[in-house]
Amino acid sequence: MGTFYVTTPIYYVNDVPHIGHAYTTTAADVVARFHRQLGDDVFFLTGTDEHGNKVAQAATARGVTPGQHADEMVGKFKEVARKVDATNDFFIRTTDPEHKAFVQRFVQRCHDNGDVYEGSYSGLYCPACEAYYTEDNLVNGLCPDHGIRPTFMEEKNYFFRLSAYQERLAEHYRAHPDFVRPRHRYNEALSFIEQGLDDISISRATLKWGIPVPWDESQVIYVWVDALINYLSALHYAPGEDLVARFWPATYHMMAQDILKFHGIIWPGLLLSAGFELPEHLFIHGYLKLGGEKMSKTRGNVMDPFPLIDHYGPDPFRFYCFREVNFGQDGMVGEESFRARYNSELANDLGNLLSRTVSMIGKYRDGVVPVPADRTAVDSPLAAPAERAAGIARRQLEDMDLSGALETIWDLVRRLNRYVEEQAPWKQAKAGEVDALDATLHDLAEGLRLLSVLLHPYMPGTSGRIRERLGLRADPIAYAWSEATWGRLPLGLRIQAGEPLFPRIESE
Ligand code: ME8
Repeated sequence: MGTFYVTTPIYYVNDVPHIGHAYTTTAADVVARFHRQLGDDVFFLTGTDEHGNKVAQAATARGVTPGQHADEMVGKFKEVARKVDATNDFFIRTTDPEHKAFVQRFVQRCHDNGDVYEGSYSGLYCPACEAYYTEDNLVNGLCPDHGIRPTFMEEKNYFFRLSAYQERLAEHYRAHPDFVRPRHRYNEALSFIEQGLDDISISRATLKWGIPVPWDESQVIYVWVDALINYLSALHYAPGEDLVARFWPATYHMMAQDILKFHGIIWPGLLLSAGFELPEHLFIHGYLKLGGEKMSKTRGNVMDPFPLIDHYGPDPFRFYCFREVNFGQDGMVGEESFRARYNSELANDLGNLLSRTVSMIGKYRDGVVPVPADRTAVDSPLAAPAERAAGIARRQLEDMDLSGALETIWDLVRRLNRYVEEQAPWKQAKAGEVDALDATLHDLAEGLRLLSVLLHPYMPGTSGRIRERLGLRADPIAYAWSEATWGRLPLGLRIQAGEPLFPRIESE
């Protein structure tokens, strides 16, 4: 048992949330739930990034103030967390007064340590990234992320001596080969550092929508500096006692590759300057793509997962995310493949397994889960595969292989379905093989109980419904990962009637 602090990026409120936001939040939730099952002390943070040019522009376009705009949009982002059934412990807004005060103290520390100086900045600026580019970084003269033409800008700014941290950052990377995962993202970030780091501008003179620089209130702090500090500020003022000592350094910051440089270089540079430990790991997952291109709010090519969630509940979406796209890689998503997976894997594989098991226990044993008389439960042919699956899935989840662990779990679902075919309980019943039938039905119920533990991080609602149908309790202790051990099925369980877990989607 240890502590585990996982974060999502804080999302921009310039536009409505989309599937990419739901994806990272879901991934972080899977990991948070799993670590709670291990008995770890978990803190899971998500929230919104509300300052900066992008948000100010979005507000202007709507004819409202940036503050009004943010207040209206934040509800939609909170709703994403609720809709995907995320168990975040806190939701941070960068407009929270406590965050603002902490950011000011943080940058003041960097300033007092001699890492901030005044200079003038000019360059090609992409308003969508809120970042300056050099000609070399552009693709055909356009922003590589947003496909828009950056404009030339010049202003007097405060600069952070990132260059002074180049060696220490490189050393940290070399000493911590797991600092950024997966490995190719680590290589990318380290090689960027090794190419040489320029100092970065950390304030804006022309923008009003931001946190004032504490020693010069005519400027606001660059939105990325403001935003990154959320991971620390939240620990100070999330309800309850100050959590910094308990949870810092963060175990995992999760995100996609678009913001790797900010998290892998600027954030550790700022932390070193202000005298904080660096996060243990960054996990960079891939992009969900629709029609072959990266989805982004600026491009407007977004797939809306929320009607799917409203219709089918959060679990099919959560399941689909890690089944369809190998976690850590880019992958295509779409409603058609969602429906195909739903029918073949959720309705057929898992849904049928439960409904067959429950209906046979109803039919052959009056609704009471039998206890095999002629052998101890441990002798079941399913015991070894089930415990093996639990062990492998645990290692995969600890290693952030969210798709690998789900595949391992699904192997067990398929194994249980094969067991039904092999044992053919209907034949056992017909032939009057009382002990054999008891063993079969008991094993299926026990297999499903064990699955309810393994599936909990991915499909918490489904996992609860499986337990309900089997007459099992559904409290946190029952979901402890240590319960994924064969032979713990309580005696005398009475199954409950219920609707199918996943009614098939009929083609339109
Ligand atoms: O960058 N596939 O906010 P943002 C997968 N405010 N994940 C995606 C995705 C996609 N197509 N699109 C977005 C910001 N994401 C800053 C972050 S943190 C201190 C500040 C997810 O609203 C992914 O996690 O643009 C990506 O890194 C993040 O949303 C960007 O969210």
